[in-house]
Amino acid sequence: MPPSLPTAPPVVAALAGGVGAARMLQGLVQVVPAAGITAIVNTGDDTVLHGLHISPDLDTVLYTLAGAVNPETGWGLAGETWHVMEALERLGGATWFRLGDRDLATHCYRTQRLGEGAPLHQVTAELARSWGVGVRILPVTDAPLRTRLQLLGGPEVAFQEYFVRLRHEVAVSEVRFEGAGEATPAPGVLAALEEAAVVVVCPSNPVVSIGPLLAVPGLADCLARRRDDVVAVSPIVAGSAIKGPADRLLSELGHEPSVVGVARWYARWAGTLVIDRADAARVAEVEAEGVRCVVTDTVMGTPGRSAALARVVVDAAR
Ligand code: FO1
Repeated sequence: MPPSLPTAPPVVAALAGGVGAARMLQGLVQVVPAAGITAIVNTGDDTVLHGLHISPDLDTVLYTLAGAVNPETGWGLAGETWHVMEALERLGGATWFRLGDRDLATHCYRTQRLGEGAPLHQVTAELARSWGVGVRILPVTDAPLRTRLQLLGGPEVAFQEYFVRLRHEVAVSEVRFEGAGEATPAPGVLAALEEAAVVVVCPSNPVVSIGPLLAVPGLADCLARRRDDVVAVSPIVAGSAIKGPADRLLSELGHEPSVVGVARWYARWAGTLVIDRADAARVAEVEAEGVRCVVTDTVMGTPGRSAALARVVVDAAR
């Protein structure tokens, strides 16, 4: 038999939120050349504090791929110091959203460049280059996009108010994505989704991380056209979120907080759902939603586990 020809590495586009997505991307770069990966990142969590434009999910992806993320929190920089927060505390300033001294440089740079008129995708590329990150990191849109949550029997709040200030310990009755209707995908987003051999939906919160991406006009339809090549990883394992409030948000909004609920939520545009071995008994129910189901270990406790999951995800689409 003649030796088989090497196949070209697949080009991957990944829909990404924060920590779970960053770990998935950390796995993908171990199995696919970084230059073949585009991360399309949620900006619905973005906020302005102390006059600075903060893009938490973009930074979490960036710092993780740069090998610089704080391993304990999964966000912010490793080995941070907190002198600015301490000084701000003495002044009685807002310190509920913790910004480390070195992390602040990122927000200063981003704010300055946006003020000069540079679009967010360009500023993000500049930051990625400065950190030597080879993955193309794209904000889903350059336009303002803000996730807002209506609290049950209370006011509507911005995402970081809900997530950090209120520690997501409050019930939510509705979620909306302010600015989504008028937003257009950032340059390169639709082309990346159209050209990728595999579109990976990272194990991010379906409601507040993947939700804002799909709310940008054109994204969901583009995914639906690529449905057979879209592989999603469930962020729900055995009925609970690996991190954060995804399970509670799903159930508060009337959806089943399980792999079946995720399959139902994603079925229109995802052909395959990767679920954890803990949910192996639910394969038939997932497939009854019209979604092919692959079972593996999905909890990414180490870079090695991330790589193993990435291998399964990339192969699932082939
Ligand atoms: N998460 C927290 O729980 N507390 C914080 O004080 C906090 C600060 C912070 C600063 C910069 C940054 O990039 C992320 C930060 N996060 C913090 C994480 C962030 O709220 C979430 O990871 C995402 O928005 C959800 O994906």
